[in-house]
Amino acid sequence: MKKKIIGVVLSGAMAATFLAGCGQQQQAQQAAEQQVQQAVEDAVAEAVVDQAVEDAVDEAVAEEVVDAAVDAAASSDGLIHVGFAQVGHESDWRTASTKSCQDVFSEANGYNLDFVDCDNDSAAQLEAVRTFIQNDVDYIIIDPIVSTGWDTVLTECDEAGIPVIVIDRTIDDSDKYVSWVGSDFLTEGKAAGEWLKAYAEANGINEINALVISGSTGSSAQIGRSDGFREVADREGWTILDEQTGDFTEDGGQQVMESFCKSYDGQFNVVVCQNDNEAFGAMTAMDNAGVSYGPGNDVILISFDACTAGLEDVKAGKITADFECNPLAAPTVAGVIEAMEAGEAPEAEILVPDNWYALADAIVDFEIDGVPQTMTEVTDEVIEAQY
Ligand code: GZL
Repeated sequence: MKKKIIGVVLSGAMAATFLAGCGQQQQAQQAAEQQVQQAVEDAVAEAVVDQAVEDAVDEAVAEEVVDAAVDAAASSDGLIHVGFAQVGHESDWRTASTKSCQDVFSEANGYNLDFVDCDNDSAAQLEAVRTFIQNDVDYIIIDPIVSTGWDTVLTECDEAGIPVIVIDRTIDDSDKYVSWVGSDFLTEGKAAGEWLKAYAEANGINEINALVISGSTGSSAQIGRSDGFREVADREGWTILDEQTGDFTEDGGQQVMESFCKSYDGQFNVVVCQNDNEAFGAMTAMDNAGVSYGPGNDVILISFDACTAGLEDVKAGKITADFECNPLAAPTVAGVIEAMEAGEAPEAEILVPDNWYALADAIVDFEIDGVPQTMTEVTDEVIEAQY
């Protein structure tokens, strides 16, 4: 830049000298001086702009360097930083899911886990994800309380360059995540329906009048289980007397069942609870109302999750059949992260296997969409090995 200024001044001075030697002395002198002055002003102005640009570039570069240094410092602990926005602590299933994640994403395994229990509050869950973005974690894991309302915050994660892995429940209004690891809830619902059809036929039960205590409304687990069971019920001409949410909790299950016992006294022979904790509450309500349930009694009690306590109630002859939803997806999620750390593309969807449980007398052959199903007899060993 300096060379340019010097060049302009010299050429202007040479022009002034030349013009001063020829007639029109005064005017030429003034014209040349003005030209030189303007040229110098333009050059200085350009130099100022250039310097400002240079300074701005230097500052931006400095910021990038600082950011990179901060990033480096952040991961300089050598750990993979993972933010996990968990649904809450509403059930035995959730407890097992949380423990699985905390065991897998431990410092000993090379992770720094930022865990947030969102207490079944969707707003809190979105806030937790935004905090993970501010903390510039390396990966974000979400178990979405409900299936919708996600695209805005997932776009923010995408713009921040932070990969999102969805675990367990599904997100239905955005595809801005790298992988989903979980169970097939519609299949779980169909399994309960197809098993009930086969069990009723094997036991000479010709009429089904069912009550359903559903999970958290709008969660993919609730939607899939309700849709799957209802698909079989509609096909078989069963009556679903009522369906109300127990929000996947024991208290919720008890409150709904107390209401059902009053409203449908003597009218129902099947109760479907969309998780074991609701079944625990429903059993308390039926005990208090003098309703007998379990194999050989008035009511067939069906449950989902097949947590340890649920299988204990199967073994005790209280729950007739329990349809598992495997909560131990964390090792699979860790595999997704390790693949990405190695520069590999992760699988977009990874199903974790589920099993169907009952006592020997309630084990019957059934199919789901033409696929023969295997049931697991509940024994002390099976219970011991459960999550
Ligand atoms: C299902 C999971 C459900 C469980 C409930 O994958 O999201 O949420 O069935 C839990 O126990 O509350």
